[in-house]
Amino acid sequence: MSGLRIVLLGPMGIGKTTAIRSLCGNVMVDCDVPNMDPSSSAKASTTVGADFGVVDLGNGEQLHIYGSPGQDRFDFMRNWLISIAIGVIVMVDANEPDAVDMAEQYVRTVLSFSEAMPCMLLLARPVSAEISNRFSSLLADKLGVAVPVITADVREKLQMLDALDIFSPLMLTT
Ligand SMILES: Nc1nc2c(ncn2[C@@H]2O[C@H](COP(=O)(O)OP(=O)(O)OP(=O)(O)O)[C@@H](O)[C@H]2O)c(=O)[nH]1
Ligand SMILES: [Mg+2]
Repeated sequence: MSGLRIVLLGPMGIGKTTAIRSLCGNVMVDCDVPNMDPSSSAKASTTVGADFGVVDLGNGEQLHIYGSPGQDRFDFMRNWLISIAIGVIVMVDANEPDAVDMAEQYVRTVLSFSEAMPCMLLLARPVSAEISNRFSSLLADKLGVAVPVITADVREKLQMLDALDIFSPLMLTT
């Protein structure tokens, strides 16, 4: 069975580890340790290293999902993960004032590795249609290309499977 490597990118606390846990349950490797930087995020634990889980797509393909560490001091790990990926899902909270800038920066980092890298935005917190539409059009304006934008609750397995259903064809056609 081949494994398609995808990477979840996003700021600390957005839900990368939670998303992989929802998809893979206990069959995942998580690298969480107590959070020593409560000023960046109040949560109890944070990822040091890369989370990893496998999702069987049921067609002979497996997705290998890596969650990057959100803390900036692990830039090098993020870059390494992107370099081995065939697709990247960028996760942000579109309600945050800097969401568009942050998403732009992540997408530009991804495209700097390969302009053809399949990339999708996942809005990981509840968001109004107005904010979501505004986010999508501002981001497309800044990037000069439209990137698919979806919304999902990372805590819900079915919503995460739907997200992968949308993303997988984007990867398999490139
Ligand atoms: N209230 C609320 N909480 C959410 C929602 N989505 C995710 N969460 C919570 O947000 C937290 C996300 O934490 P993690 O999954 O550890 O985040 P991470 O992206 O892996 O963070 P780092 O590894 O530190 O970069 C979890 O406690 C989730 O339960 C949501 O829609 N609403
Ligand atoms: Mg994490």
